[in-house]
Amino acid sequence: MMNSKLRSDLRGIGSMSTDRRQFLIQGTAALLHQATQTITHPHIQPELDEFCVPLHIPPILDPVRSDATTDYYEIVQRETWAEIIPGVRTRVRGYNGSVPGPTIKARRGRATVVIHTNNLSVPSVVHLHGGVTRPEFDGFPTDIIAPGKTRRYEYENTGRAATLWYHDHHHLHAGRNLYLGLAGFYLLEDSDEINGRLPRDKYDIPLMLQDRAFTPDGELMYDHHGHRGAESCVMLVNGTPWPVLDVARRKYRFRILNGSNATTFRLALSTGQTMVQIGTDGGLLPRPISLRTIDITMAERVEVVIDFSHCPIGSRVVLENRRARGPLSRVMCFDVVRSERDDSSVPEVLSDFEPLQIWHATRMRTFVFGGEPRWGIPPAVQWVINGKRFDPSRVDADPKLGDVEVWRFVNGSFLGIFTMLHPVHTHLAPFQILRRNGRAPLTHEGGWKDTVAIDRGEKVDVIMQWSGYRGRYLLHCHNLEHEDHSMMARVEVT
Ligand SMILES: [Cu+2]
Repeated sequence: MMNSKLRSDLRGIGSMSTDRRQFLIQGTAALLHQATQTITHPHIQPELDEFCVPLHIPPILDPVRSDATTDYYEIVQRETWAEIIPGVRTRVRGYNGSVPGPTIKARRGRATVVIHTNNLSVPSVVHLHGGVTRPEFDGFPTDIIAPGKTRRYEYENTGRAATLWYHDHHHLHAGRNLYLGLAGFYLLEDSDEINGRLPRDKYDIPLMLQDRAFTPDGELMYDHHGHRGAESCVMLVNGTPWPVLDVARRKYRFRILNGSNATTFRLALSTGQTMVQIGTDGGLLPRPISLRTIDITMAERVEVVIDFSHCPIGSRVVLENRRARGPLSRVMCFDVVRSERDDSSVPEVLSDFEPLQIWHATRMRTFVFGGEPRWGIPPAVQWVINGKRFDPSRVDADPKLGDVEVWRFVNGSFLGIFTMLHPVHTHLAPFQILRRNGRAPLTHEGGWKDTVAIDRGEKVDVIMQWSGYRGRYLLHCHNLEHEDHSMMARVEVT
């Protein structure tokens, strides 16, 4: 049923030509339909049994050379064929041809230089998500690497030890580029003793969660669903469909990244046992938290310790997604296959944490993340911040270097419709969540964050300090299709 605000909006187009009017009315009806329907998946579901492919763990990239201060890496971005579904060849865009890209391990206080060569047929941009990075190396969406060209990215690694990731950020095209494979882990570590007591080495495993769709001939099928978001129906973890991991009866640390374009997960274990959350976007939490379910939206990271010591040998624990029915309701499984000695532990205090104080804030800014109709065939949604599309030449926020600010993120709507969850991400400055809808943040949202879910009707206040560097950065939605069209704002640290 059409609401009265929409009816009055449609009356406002009475002076247009009949064809134009008819087109707009039809377009609005289509948009209304689109905004209220569940996304359907016209593509194939590959014939594949769940939990029969071993989990792929991306290899650690070796530096090409190292000196007293810096490790140097080289990555070639190229199109290649990958066997994601067993027996099926799929064309991907990969860092060094791998999907996900190789993992870079960096050490706090020691610099990293990554030289990217673009051997793709399209321009690309590299952003280190969660990094405290100089503006010229931060991957502003218009700072492209043209096909055939090379660009050098320097990272000083001064931020907290954490699970970071590098991915494409090319303006208007990041959604497709990530969907086709341009993402990899970047693990920033320090020599903190506490880190050493947690499960480590082969018991410390990154998991990149992504959903994908395939055409009948095995191609990745990128569909932005009218810019609502590329949700799909095949679950990949580290590029493996519904994988299985053989585990010992002991504790494991999993660094979970939601690398999907537009899908939020609510993670739980089929056995009902708790996961101990130890980390978030910005590294270790102050203290561990035991949780039965953990929500993780696009680009967020959650680090958990799962203890399989109480599971009998031969048992299976499924990592489930309680936000989905059907194929995406299962993520992967752990098969308990052997006993092993375990001298790891989860300390009661994980890291030093100093809350930023609200009375130190020099300014409060409000950003409304909303949607508007975008007329075209087919009609789509235009995603905007404070009513504006992204313009790389316009400064939308100008915090001063060193200043503490409070930012309010509001989920807005157009005519009461076009509202979706927006994962809001700030470049350069991590933040602490002060309030969610006037109340304390959710249990798993403590510590340092760089991405926060703002669901329909929600309002979240965060506090951050703009330390590091002056220059051009970004605030944006990390639903990649919203980011591309055009829910980004330029932040200029002055
Ligand atoms: Cu969004």
